[in-house]
Amino acid sequence: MKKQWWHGKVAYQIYPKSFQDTNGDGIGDLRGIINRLDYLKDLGIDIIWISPIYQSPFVDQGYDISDYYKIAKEFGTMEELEELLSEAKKRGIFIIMDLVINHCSDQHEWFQKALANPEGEYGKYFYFVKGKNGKEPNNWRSYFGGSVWEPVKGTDYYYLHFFAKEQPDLNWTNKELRQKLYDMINWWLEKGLAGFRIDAIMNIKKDLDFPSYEPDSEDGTVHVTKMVESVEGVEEYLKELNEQTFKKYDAFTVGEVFNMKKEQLGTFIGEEGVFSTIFDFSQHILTQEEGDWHQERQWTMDDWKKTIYSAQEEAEGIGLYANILENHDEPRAISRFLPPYAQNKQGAKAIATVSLLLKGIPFIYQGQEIGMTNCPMDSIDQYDDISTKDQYEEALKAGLSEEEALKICQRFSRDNARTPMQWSEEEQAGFTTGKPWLFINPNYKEINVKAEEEDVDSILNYYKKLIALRKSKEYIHTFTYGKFLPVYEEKEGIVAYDREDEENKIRVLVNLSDHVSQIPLEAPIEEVLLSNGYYEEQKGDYVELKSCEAIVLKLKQSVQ
Ligand code: TEU
Ligand code: CA
Repeated sequence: MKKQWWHGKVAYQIYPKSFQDTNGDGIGDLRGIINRLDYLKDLGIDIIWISPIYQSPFVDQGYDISDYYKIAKEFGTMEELEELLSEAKKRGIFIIMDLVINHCSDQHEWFQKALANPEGEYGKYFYFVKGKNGKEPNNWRSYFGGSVWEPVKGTDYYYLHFFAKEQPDLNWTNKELRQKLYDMINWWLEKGLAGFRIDAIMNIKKDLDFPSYEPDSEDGTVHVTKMVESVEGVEEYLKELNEQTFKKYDAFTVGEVFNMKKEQLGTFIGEEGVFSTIFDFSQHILTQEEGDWHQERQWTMDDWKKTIYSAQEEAEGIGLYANILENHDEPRAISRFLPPYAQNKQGAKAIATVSLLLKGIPFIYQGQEIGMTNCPMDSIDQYDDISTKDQYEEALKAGLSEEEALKICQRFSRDNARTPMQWSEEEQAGFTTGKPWLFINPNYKEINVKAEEEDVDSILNYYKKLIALRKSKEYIHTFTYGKFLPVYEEKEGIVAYDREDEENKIRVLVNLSDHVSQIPLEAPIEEVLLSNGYYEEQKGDYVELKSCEAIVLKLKQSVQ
């Protein structure tokens, strides 16, 4: 594998609205991020991805951008962003921003002009299509529910939006529009950004025949991902995007890629790939049907582990995945992936061990490192997220009772991950001195940064050790480039793998079953590198792991 500057790094996602407020308006801000850089440095973070901070009406929490060149006033100023970049640089931290270029906000100047004259120059920046017999052009259903088509008053046109109606899709067939986006991206890279996380990018390619498909819902609509999966050729746009922007700056890019055909992986993350890496969402897809929260998926711990193994094997010899347990769209990992007996401190450390030592670039989502959990609310009105409200309605339409629909939201709501960061046991969890924009998880008195910094056994201190191990001089090469080899695949509840290169053979052993397990070793232990238990040296030819125990061993390499 050709070496790249971002290999071997550990990344952290900040959801700025919920990270740290400094002016008491209840909304996290850039100053808050600057103030917490030392915290992140101490954790061992090299790259920070900040969810959108551009000017926005916040219909979809900043994923609806009304000016790509401005910082949202809620978050601060351009000067503060520049200060953040230079303070990060002093600490050897790279900053990447979110790049939302499948759509913009309906308040963006381009769209305002387009609406005023759909047949004019700016109309071509979007998709304005005439209806059929007074109805929408086709039966596609948007990610946030309802048709992807919104009628334009006083005309027979509809405009296309894959997400909310306030997020009109940009027309990538238009060269002029593409050029404007490239100029904007390069302007940011010139400022000193290290790269981008690229939002919803598979959606930029549309089937311009706009065909209706076989409905997958009783209302006659079909989820728009049906089109995304059917249409060919998105990589042509992505290649041009890369050539015109990222490549020139040797930027680090991570694509939010769903619905990719497996055989395309090389095109995405290979040596000449269009992105540095893409997220591995396979665990999330296993446990939740996209766009249909109420359709329960049955899965076991062993399905989960096999999903991780296959993703690792897919990428071998091609490139590196970005490995995540959580992000701002997904429930908290402890609540989501762990069975009830493992939803505790030990379990949190155990899945962290599984995730952070995989081959790839680990991404930690804010709060994951202290073991934040889901935050169920008792009424749908308490939720803020647009997708949660839609999924609630969808569930009711599918015949679920209000109580059942609420239960689904409590499990899967995106707000589970968006509650404010829990910094301390002080009022409002040390997040704000004002009224927080979203409810704070009442468990902040126990789960918070300050308490965990003071407790040597905390989840936070374990994350520090894990990251330090991964990046240590002795093992960074093995964890970055070493092979991933699953072991004890058939042993129920045991998630285990080797990371191996010429120098080292490291075995990661995690017991996610509810009982003690004895695991035979074919080579003697040279060193115990990390353990979340009270591991007493066992000189025999096996290790014994209690439920939720994790251990990382260096095994003696056999001399041939
Ligand atoms: O998400 C893209 C995406 O595919 C979503 O449908 C995701 O599956 C959804 O959040 C599940 O409810 C990205 C962003 O991460 C998300 O926050 C934005 O809302 C979305 O794009 C639109 O920009
Ligand atoms: Ca603020």
